[in-house]
Amino acid sequence: MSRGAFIVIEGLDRSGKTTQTAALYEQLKEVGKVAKLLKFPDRTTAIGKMIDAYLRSQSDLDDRAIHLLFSANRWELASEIEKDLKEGINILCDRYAFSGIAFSASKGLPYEWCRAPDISLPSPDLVLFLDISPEKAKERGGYGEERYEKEEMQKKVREIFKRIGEEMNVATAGAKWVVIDAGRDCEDVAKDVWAHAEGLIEGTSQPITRLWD
Ligand code: Z5A
Repeated sequence: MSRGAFIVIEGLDRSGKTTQTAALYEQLKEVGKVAKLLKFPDRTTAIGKMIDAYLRSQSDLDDRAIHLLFSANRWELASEIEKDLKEGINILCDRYAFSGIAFSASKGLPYEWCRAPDISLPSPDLVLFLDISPEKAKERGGYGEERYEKEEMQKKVREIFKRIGEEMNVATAGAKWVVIDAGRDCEDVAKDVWAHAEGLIEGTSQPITRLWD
């Protein structure tokens, strides 16, 4: 039985995750594939609204408390993701558990502690990591409006993402984490995204696995 593919686009702020996830969604539609777009944090849920207020600095929370809320925000949708995949729907997701670890560990929380609440979430079949230097990201529109959009923080986040990617590919047969140079034109980045995603969109017969289980 074939199921949908679960593709996550991760990256630094302003690396073009939203742009590329939307472009991939349109390309899938053009070739007649069913897909659903997700974005974390999902700011529409009750938990998402608390996260939104925190990111806009309208509320303050303990670092551990906000970390657990980000994770709970993913668990809210976990069973729906699994159901959709089983029904043959491809899931395209803008940020996932990897952002959770990278941002909270950058604030000084222990790496393993940060990973723990997301263990057993549905695992993506592919993570496309959009890599961009913090200096280049800063030149793009809107940078600097939210809580974590500071160059020093982004440098730490980039290092931790690197560690996560290396560990994912050691633990998984076949590269699951692919780094894409996101400092180029949108069209060039989109071509790379498509080249990696294309092989998965016919569906896969692999069972759904769980993150870090
Ligand atoms: N966070 C966390 O701490 N823990 C968690 O578990 C999760 C998240 C899930 C909000 O995330 C914050 O939450 C985020 C991590 C933290 N930290 N911060 N800050 P978000 O995803 O809601 O917000 P964001 O990271 O700031 O993403 P974004 O604003 O959506 O950026 P993006 O999706 O990477 O980029 P974009 O919107 O596609 O493009 C940004 C601009 O660049 C826009 O003007 C585009 O037209 C332009 N752009 C895009 N691509 C290009 C290229 N190739 N060339 C030139 N210009 C481009």
